[in-house]
Amino acid sequence: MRFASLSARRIPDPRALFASGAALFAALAAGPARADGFPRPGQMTFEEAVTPIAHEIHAFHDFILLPIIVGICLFVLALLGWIYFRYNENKNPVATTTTHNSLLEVAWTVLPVMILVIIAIPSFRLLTHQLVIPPADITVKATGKQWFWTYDYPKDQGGGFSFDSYLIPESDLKPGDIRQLSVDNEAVVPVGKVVHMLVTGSDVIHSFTIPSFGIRIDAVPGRMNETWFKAEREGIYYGQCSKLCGKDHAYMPIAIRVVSPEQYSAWLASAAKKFAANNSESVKLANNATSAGDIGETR
Ligand SMILES: [Cu+2]
Repeated sequence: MRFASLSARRIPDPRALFASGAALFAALAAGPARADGFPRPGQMTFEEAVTPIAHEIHAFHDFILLPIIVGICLFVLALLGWIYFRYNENKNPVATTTTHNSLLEVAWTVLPVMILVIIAIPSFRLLTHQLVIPPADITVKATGKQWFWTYDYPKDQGGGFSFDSYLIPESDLKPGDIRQLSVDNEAVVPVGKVVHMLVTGSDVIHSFTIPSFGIRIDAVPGRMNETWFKAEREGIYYGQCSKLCGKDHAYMPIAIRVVSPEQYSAWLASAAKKFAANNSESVKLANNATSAGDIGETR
């Protein structure tokens, strides 16, 4: 009897199953909300794209997934079905002894090569767009540390300060904050401007990643990596360190607040005062500085 009652309890209630299925369907139909960049519970597919690179990544993904992967899967499935129904033992009792067919062999070599070339063209184009940084409007340096991020704003662009950005612990979250993603000091950038991100690490390798911007770049100690983004919409966009970097790897989120150019200027002025104690003379960057040698470590 005891076993019977235990197993009875494991049978899911069909009404609960239907309700959760309906909730999932509603969430999928609604899609990601047009708010800031962070993952929603039950979300499928990517976070919303808000930079030209992120749009291009999504388009490249859709191009590979729909015509190419789905097409190949359906083609192989059709071949399997054809063989299964046409050449089974009942319908084709005497198997052919054919072993070579030059036309077929050339075709199944050349066609996959052509498919790879078709994939390579947009792939290399996307890589070029990611790696060739357009003329930058502002430069921001992010330094990965165990386990937080430090942002530097160069003096010749109205900055000349740096600050640390820490996760807000769960016990201190306020309404509107996002668990595991909200930070005490967000990095702020203007909307519609090309932001040149310099990324480095100060202890171990971290990785600076913001899905909505389509950027991910390693933060390597002793090396200055660079990437760029141009946010198309205001909001707060979140990411997480994406390199296993130690015990608090999961607790060093990245939060970028995208604001209007006027708000950005106001923030620069207030942040310069607020973080004056962190003021560092070594943070001097030319607008389009690409040489790691120009940028001193700030601590
Ligand atoms: Cu990390």
